[in-house]
Amino acid sequence: MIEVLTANTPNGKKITIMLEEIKFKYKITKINIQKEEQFNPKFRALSPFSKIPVIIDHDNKTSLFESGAILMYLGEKSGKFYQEKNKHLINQWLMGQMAYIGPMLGQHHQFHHYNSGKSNWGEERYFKISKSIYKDLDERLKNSKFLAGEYSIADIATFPWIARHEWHDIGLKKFKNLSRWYKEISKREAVIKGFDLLKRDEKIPSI
Ligand SMILES: N[C@@H](CCC(=O)N[C@@H](CS)C(=O)NCC(=O)O)C(=O)O
Repeated sequence: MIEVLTANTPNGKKITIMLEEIKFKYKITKINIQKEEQFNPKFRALSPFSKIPVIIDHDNKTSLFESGAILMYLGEKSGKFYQEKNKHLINQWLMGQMAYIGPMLGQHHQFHHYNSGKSNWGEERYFKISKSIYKDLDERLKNSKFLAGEYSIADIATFPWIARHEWHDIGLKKFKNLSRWYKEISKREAVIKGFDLLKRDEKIPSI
């Protein structure tokens, strides 16, 4: 059984979506990051940067932090959405999400959604980068059904970030291929269930 120590954020949702996709038994342990529970020594012993998500695999007493590493682990353990023959291509898009898409859209959330008007420089900078991320993904998805060909952990990692599109104010529907990808993933039963991490009937934002 997999225990997920998590919060209801894009990085948290990646893991519950994956667990629903691979149909593993799991339980959620909520970490209230607003109440700074991520800094509790017991949690920090599992997550040295004090970040969610973390998993504990109770079958073999393994724990892991970093959502990308967790997705790779679950992909290997289940044999799903991380196809051996396609691994390098998947890794490329997964790393792009981890190192670029997530951190940059995360800054856009901070400067534009939560703190608009506090720093014009910051707001403009991350708005511009976020728009170019939409454009780059749209271009990729013009030639490929999913980011790494077949549906994979790279899409699972990227989807919850694009699902914050209403915060981004970029206009997802202007990006035809990215919209097609978003709509297709939004319809997956496992994605609908895993996105609703707190099981409060949270709906995936439509376009
Ligand atoms: N690269 C990490 C990022 C994790 C991360 O930034 N988690 C945020 C929530 S989405 C967090 O735990 N924030 C609490 C804090 O920064 O104090 C991953 O993908 O797992």
